[in-house]
Amino acid sequence: MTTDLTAAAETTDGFSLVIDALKLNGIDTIYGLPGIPITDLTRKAQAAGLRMIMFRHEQHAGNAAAAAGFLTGKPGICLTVSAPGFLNGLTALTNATTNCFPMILISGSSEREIVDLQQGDYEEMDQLAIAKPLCKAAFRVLHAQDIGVGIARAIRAAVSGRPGGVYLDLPAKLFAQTMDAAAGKASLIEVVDPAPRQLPAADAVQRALDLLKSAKRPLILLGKGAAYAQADAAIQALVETSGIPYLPMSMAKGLLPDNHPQSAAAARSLVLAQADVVLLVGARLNWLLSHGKGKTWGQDQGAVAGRKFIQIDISPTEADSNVAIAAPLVGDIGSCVSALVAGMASGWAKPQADWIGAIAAVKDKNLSKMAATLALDPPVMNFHSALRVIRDVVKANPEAILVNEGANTLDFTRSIVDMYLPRKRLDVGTWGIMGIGMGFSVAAAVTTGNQVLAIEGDSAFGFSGMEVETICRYKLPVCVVVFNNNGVYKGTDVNPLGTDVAPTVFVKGARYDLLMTAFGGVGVSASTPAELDAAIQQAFASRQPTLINAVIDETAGTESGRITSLNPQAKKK
Ligand code: ADP
Ligand code: TPW
Repeated sequence: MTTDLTAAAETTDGFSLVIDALKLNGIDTIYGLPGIPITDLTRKAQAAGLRMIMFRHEQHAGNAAAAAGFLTGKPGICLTVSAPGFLNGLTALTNATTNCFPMILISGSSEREIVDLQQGDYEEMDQLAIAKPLCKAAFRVLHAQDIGVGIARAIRAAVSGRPGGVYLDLPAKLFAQTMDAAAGKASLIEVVDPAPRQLPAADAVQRALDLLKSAKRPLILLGKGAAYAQADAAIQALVETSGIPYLPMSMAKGLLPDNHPQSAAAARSLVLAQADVVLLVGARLNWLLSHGKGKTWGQDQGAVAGRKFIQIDISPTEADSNVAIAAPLVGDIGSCVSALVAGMASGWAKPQADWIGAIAAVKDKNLSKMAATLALDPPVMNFHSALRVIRDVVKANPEAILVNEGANTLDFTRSIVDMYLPRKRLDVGTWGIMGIGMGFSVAAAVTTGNQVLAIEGDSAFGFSGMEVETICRYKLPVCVVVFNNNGVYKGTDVNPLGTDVAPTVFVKGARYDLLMTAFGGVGVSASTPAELDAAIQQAFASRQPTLINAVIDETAGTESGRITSLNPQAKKK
């Protein structure tokens, strides 16, 4: 055999450039669903060593990418086909943006020439135009030599400043485009410092410290931005050096252990109503905090007219979005919090005993009330007796990641189950969206390797239930517990006409556990706390995909859980 010395220079193509650009930037996993025009991309990416986690519906792949972004600080990647696949992924992209989670939705798309003339291509849609208003940034790459720039821009947009969702449109033709391999390699960009630290200005730090020093009843509010920032030691130093009581928002639970003596979670109503200076750390004053005003904040008690807020946030436009922020501190949480702690070294007095004492008294009262409720063993298992089991399991397995959705299932789990380590709780977030359950569970297991425990309302589970096949396929250590009360909120509504069942009611006595056994996982039906405990212990010991159908009292549960106040109909009842 002779060697052809005149052979053409080596070439590369769009497929390889996309894969190489992602790998160059430390991306090791893609969540998605194959089909035209990205099937070959999924195969080639897998062959190139990327972990390909393929779902049964794009929304769950998108949710997985978002959760991966939150847990790792790197953008989670979701890959979908055009139009319908893209639209299925879009809810997750928008939800990620709302929650400030970094992710990139990469969708294949039809040919520009045909889309722009609306000539009816296969899955034709102007995806870029649709995505643009629904995410942080959106880009399209038309030429192979621009793939490096496109992916670099998407990564920077997703993780710099306030993190969020980015859309990257890759038309079908791009993948087959070829170019000289060396030129292709040179066109790729390894993004340097994608989420640069942003130091707060010295005068802004001083303003915040002065205000905090003047407080008689100070409070620190930790949000999921604080969890995302991975500044755990600095946050612990802030809380413990200052001696200020703190309140964790749902996904900030565990940033400090929930049984920390300074946690004011069990005295939430008291501290929100009475604090005179509130330091927000990566938390927005949105509906979850009653917009910083009204009864929750004690405005009916008149005692807090002079309340002042300090807000640490990376977004310079967040301050004043609901109420006046007296001391905005713009920068990354690690830098801002460290600057405050450093400022405390030159003289700091911990909060006065009467404030700490008042909180401790309310905490003690509420905690013993809850302990008494949790100790009850009603004849039919209910939220409380089931959650007593979950609380103890999480205490014994603090590394486990808890995924949580539903209405009552969400609210009770959040208040009853203590978390002990940062970023171990994932839930419905800013929108209160149902359907994150299985996608978040898959990402939690894939990115950490830890055991996952998903506590799901039966309605909530239904949104992503088919992904138990994905969990079985990848043999992930996910234990799903469905709190089965036969319906949305509860299972006892009656249609007065006696025709169809009421809108909130499901098939009674459904066996969700059989869904898991259909795919080779373990399914257990549990109707007592002891059965529930045994099934979870078994799941944790074996790390097998497991679904426990936890049969609970169908009369348990209130409409809309704890947000009945937002539901005018239920309020009237
Ligand atoms: P929660 O729902 O827990 O109250 P939010 O999602 O409302 O939390 O708020 C998170 C906030 O954290 C957002 O305003 C976001 O801009 C901010 N944030 C996210 N990451 C960082 C960071 N690294 N540094 C500073 N602020 C951040
Ligand atoms: C995408 C509205 C909020 S909570 C909920 C729905 C349908 C389910 C509550 O029932 P579940 O829990 O899960 O059985 P529980 O513990 O009360 O019995 N569609 C979307 N998001 C939301 N939030 C809804 C609908 C909703």
